[in-house]
Amino acid sequence: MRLAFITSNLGKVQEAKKYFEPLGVEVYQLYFEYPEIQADTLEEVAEYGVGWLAGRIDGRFFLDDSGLFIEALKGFPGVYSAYVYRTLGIDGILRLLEDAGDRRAYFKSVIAYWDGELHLFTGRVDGEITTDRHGSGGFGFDPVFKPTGFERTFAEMTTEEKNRISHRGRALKAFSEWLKENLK
Ligand code: ITT
Repeated sequence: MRLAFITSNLGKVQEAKKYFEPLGVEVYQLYFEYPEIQADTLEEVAEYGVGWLAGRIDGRFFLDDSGLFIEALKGFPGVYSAYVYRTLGIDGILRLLEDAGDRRAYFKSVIAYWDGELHLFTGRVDGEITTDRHGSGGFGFDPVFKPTGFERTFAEMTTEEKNRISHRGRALKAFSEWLKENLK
């Protein structure tokens, strides 16, 4: 089985490919820019994106909308994570947290799959924002996100390790289990 992943983010593609490889599902990137609306939740952003793409792409596909939610910043950057990553960047986030005693944060990922109907799968991972960058793997905010119970950031993990515990790994697991049940 082949699955089109609509995204501009190669880091996401690599994680989804690695996840699905052993299951015999081939994920391929389909680059198709879609509007990301300003909304309060990742689910709304994903749902709108799928609705827009469904009229323009033949066949089934999925996308992933994700974000980093920092407690001390009341959930910021959240749905604005992509914009904040491009503008403030990791250094900007570290500066905002310079005096923060509470560095707790979580990543959330919403996978939206379209097969004529919309199916949403979510995953979350809790952790904290480190005071410095560590590691060169992964992408985005990975060098400053340390999941709870681990002494390494996501950027210090292999893709397989990250997938086992990450927000996206968990959403991909829910997605793959649903596919197994529903594609019999
Ligand atoms: P799309 O084309 O798939 O939308 P994007 O990079 O714009 O790619 P999002 O809109 O979902 O993705 O924005 C999420 C942002 O949050 C993204 O820019 C990353 O910087 C960050 N992010 C998401 N997942 C991450 C992860 O697993 N590790 C580190 N940063 C992540």
